[in-house]
Amino acid sequence: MATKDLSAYDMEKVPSAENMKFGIVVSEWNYEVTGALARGAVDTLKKHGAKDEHIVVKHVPGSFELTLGGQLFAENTDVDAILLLGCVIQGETRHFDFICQGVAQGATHLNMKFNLPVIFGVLTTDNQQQALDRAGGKHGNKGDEAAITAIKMVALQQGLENGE
Ligand code: DLZ
Repeated sequence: MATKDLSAYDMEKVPSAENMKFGIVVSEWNYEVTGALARGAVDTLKKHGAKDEHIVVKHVPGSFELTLGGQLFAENTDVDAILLLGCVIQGETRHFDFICQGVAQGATHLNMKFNLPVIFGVLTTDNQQQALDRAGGKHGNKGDEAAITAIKMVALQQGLENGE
């Protein structure tokens, strides 16, 4: 599978998600984009065997809040992986930089703190068209890719923890 664009992935190389549990945190900012990311992620998890009742989706106001949303999943549920889905579009101020930096560092921190795959599914684009192109448009759907990454990381973790 090319890691450049997971949207055209080889399904046979993706482990089964049949016994995996997922929490998805979706930012409401730029919801036309993030809603499409979430639909892609859910569809992809299900396509690989995840059960409906093992996929929980929660919303937060903006991408900056994704980290806390992820932490709440980690602390209060038994999910195997958490997907953080957002879309930050460059504006006229430096807000973009602070939000992107905050959520990227937040996601990294959660991975380490909880020893749990926390997937960074945040689009950081110059404009809305670039975001739409990556949320089911000409560059695929990064929500699908976040789902595949989550499945692979859970399989890696379970395999290593079981001595495989
Ligand atoms: C304030 C803000 C701005 C300007 N832009 C975005 C954006 O493009 N994408 C996004 O997800 N959120 C944005 N926000 C909201 C922040 O993420 C956050 O919700 C607020 O700063 C409150 O903490």
